[in-house]
Amino acid sequence: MPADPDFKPALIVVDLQEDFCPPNGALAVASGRDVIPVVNALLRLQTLVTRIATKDWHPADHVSFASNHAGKRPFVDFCKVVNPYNAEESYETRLWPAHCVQGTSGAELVPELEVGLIDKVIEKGTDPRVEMYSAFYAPFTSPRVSDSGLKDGLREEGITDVYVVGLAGDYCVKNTALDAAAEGFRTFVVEEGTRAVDAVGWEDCRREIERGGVKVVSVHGPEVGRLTGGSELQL
Ligand code: VGL
Ligand code: ZN
Repeated sequence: MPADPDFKPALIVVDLQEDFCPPNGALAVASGRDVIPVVNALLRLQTLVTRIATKDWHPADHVSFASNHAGKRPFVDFCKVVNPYNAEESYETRLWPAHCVQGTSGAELVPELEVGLIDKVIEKGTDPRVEMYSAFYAPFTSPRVSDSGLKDGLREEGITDVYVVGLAGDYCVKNTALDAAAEGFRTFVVEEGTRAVDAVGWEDCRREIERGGVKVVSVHGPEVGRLTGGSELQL
């Protein structure tokens, strides 16, 4: 079958790391490990042009750790993050337990992941001064901060469609997918391939993702069917 020039899909596997998974993760997402078979099944699909994994990869003094702010509690407190190159641009961000510290076991990709299928690993959140949920860049615009090069890489490969899976659905998956859509890629979040930190908020989050031009799809739907050639995904 000749390749369809209008369909050059990429898969982005977001932050499938020990710290986001039970039983030992510092910021474990409930049932986070359950997505691994779905992710591996997607990684095996031959229609994919490129397979990218991201790692949350923080220095120990990262701004998002509650422990780096006197008197602040993880999950409930927020802090102000300022664009290091423009004091006028800032926003409030949620604080977390220390997680995915560079070089620690918690920052490793989960061993069940078929890493041999991954073409490229992107490390993000490396600047201690800024939070970066998206695999593309931090949420500052004037100027842009911490561009990972992902957008340019996808463009150079002629990617048309971006499928996003991994953890967490309401943070890094959401922001990666929203940026992919904003960059002009047809973008899908595969729902069985993600789990949210705030599971009860997922329906609202899903609607917010869709308002940003991303389609949240099932492994049984036609969008994943386009990757498999119409058959069911082989788990
Ligand atoms: C994430 C919270 C903090 C994520 C990363 O990968 O979704 N969430 N850092
Ligand atoms: Zn993080």
